[in-house]
Amino acid sequence: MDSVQQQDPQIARILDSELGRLRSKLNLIASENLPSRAVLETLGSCLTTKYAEGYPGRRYYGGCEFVDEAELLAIERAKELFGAEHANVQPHAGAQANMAAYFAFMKPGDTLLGMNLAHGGHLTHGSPVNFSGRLYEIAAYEVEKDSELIDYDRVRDIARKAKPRMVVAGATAYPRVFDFEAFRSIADEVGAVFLCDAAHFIGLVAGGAHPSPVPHADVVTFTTHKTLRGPRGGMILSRAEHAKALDSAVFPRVQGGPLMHVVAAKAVSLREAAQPEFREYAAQVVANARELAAALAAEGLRIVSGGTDTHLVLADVTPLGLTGAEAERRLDLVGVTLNKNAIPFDTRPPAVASGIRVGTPILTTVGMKQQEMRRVAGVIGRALRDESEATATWAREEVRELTAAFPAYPGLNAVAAAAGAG
Ligand code: DSN
Repeated sequence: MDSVQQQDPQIARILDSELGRLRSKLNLIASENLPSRAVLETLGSCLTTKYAEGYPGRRYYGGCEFVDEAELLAIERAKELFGAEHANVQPHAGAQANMAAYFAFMKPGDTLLGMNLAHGGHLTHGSPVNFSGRLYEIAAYEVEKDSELIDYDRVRDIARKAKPRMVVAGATAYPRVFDFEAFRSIADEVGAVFLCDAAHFIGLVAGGAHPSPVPHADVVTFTTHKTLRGPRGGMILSRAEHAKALDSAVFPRVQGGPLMHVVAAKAVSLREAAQPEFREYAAQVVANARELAAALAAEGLRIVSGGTDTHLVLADVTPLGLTGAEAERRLDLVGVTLNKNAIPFDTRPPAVASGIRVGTPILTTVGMKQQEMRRVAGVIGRALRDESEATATWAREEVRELTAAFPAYPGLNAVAAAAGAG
C-alpha cells in the first residue's frame, strides 16, 4: 500500500477515488460486479510475473509448477461447477473466448447466425464493426416487434435459408432466458455448431437460478466478471470432443501467455460460486431484478418484453419524454450509474438510444433486497420525471442513505487492495 502511495501518488489518488465512487453511487451496470477481497488479492499477487505459454504440464517456460497447479484447480473447479467435460480458463476476455471458438470451428467466409446487436446481441456476434462481421458472412435473428421476445420458428427459418456453420445464443441486453433446446434442434437441423455466449447469466447458472446451456451447447463461452463475480476474464466450456480444437485456438492462435494472476483469481471465484451462499446470491439477483422491473414500470418506464428472468432489465424511457442518453446523464447527476441502451426497433442512434439497461449484480452483492429495489426505482423514476433541484437533493440523499447502509468493500483500503495486502 505504502509503495503505491510513495512511488505514484497520482495513481494512488485514482485508486482511492474509484473506491469512493463505488461506495457512493448506486451501481446498476448489468455487466459489472464486486469480486471478493480474495479475488482482488490474487489479482494483485506475484503470479502476474509468470510467463506460462502452453497448458499445464506442456509449457514453453520453466518454473511453471505453481501456476500449473493454479490453472488445474481453475479447470477442475469450472468442470465440476458447470458439469462440463472440458474447460479452457485462459481467454483474456469474452471477445477472445468467442474469437477462439469461432476460429476452432469456422473458416473466413463461413456463415455465423447470431442475435442482432441492435436487438440485444453482442459486437462479437456478427457486428460489421467487429472482426466477426468482417471475417464471416452474417445472418442475424431479432426479437418480435409485439412481444420483444425471440420467436424460435423464425430463427429456424433464417437458419434454414442461411445454412450457418455456427449458431450463437446469447446477448448483452435480452432480459429473458434463451430456449437452449430450441437452439440445439435448430443447429442440428442445419448441421451447425451451437455456441452459447453465457457471459451475462453464467453466475446465475452457477447459482442454480437460471437453466444451464452446458447440456445443450457444443461450446459455452462466458466472462468471469459479470454475474459470476470473479476477475475480469473469459472462459470456454465444451464437450470433450472439441477440447483440442478449442485449446489450440486459444493458444497459440489467438493469445500468447495467459494472465496467470487472473487464472488463479478465476479459480478463487469458481470456488466461491460453488458455495451455498452463492445460490442465495443468484436467487436474490433475479428476485431483485424482477422487483426493480415492476417498480420501474410503476414509475412510468416501459419494461422491454414486460419483465425479466435474469439479472437485467431493459427499460424504454420514451414514455417520460426522454432519450436513453439524457436519462443516463440525469441519473449520473444524482449518483445512479447505469448505461443508455438501444431498445428493439429503436429509431435513435446507439449513442442516444431510447432505453436504459439496469442490472442487480452489484446491489445484490452489497446486500440489498426487494425493499431497497423499490427505493432505487423511486430515485430513478422521480429523477427522470422531475429535474428540479429539490428532487435532485432528495434523490442524492436517498442514494447517500442506501450506499451508507450497504457499503461496497467495507473496511477495504483501495491502495492496499491493489497491492494485494487486503
Ligand atoms: N460490455 C459488456 C456489457 O456491458 O454487456 C458486454 O461485453
